[in-house]
Amino acid sequence: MERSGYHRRGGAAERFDLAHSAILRAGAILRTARLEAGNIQEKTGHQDLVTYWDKETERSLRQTISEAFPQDAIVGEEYPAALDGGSGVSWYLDPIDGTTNFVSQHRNYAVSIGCWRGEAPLFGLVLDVERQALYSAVSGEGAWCGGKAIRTSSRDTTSRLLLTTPGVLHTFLRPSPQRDGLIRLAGDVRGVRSLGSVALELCAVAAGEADLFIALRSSPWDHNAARIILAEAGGMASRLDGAPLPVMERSTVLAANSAQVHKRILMDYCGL
Ligand code: 2AM
Ligand code: CA
Repeated sequence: MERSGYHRRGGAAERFDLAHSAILRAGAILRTARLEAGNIQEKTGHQDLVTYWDKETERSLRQTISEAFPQDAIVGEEYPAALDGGSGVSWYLDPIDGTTNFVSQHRNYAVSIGCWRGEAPLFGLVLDVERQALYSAVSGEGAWCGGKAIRTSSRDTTSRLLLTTPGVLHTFLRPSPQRDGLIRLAGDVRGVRSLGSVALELCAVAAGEADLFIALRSSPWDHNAARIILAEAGGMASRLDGAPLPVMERSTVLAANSAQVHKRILMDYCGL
């Protein structure tokens, strides 16, 4: 009986189960990972790192997914995309989100797995590896951290909001159409924090530990899992210019604890 339910949902439940065990396995390996200097390389520059463990974790996740679902597309940070073989389902993988934290702190990094059918979200999983906190959401079924349902905060007044942003330099200092407004926002909110992981910061908003999130550059593998968790927890996300957050392209991101706060921040600080 349950199996037929699985099939009616087009295999989403099987994919969720596969992703759930794969992410826990990846986390267990990363917790024991030790870095040697030769394992760390610069990608586009000294602020953009990749390690042996980013590549090995993504390789292993890709293998697990493509063996079980060979017709699915796989978009990950470290390897060229595997194209859709006809299923219409795409996976977005970030093997380590927060690689700089992984290298310098060995904490505050995540494995992120998002699964979409075209533009429709199926589920998202984000594992805070060292806290062993697994954030998850299946579309329409709420958001969870471990065994507990999570919700965004109900804070509304701007002076009570906590803003988190992974790239302080890009958000407040690099030229952008919204820069003056964002600097004003930084002065109006209760505080600004930076953890250095898009996925974990979006999950912090989902869990009510922060209220706003801003990124001037975020890639599909950075946010496509966590944005499902945020939406299921009651939050709202878009591009900084108010346009819908794309699924397939790099984008700016404004996320908030509610649609109401999201709209107000767009109008008062982002020039909408
Ligand atoms: P990463 O750790 O997977 O590289 C902090 O810099 C956050 O921004 C992290 O989530 C990081 O992801 C992401 N990030 C780093 N460089 C980026 C880039 N060039 N474009 C988009 N996101 C980036
Ligand atoms: Ca990464």
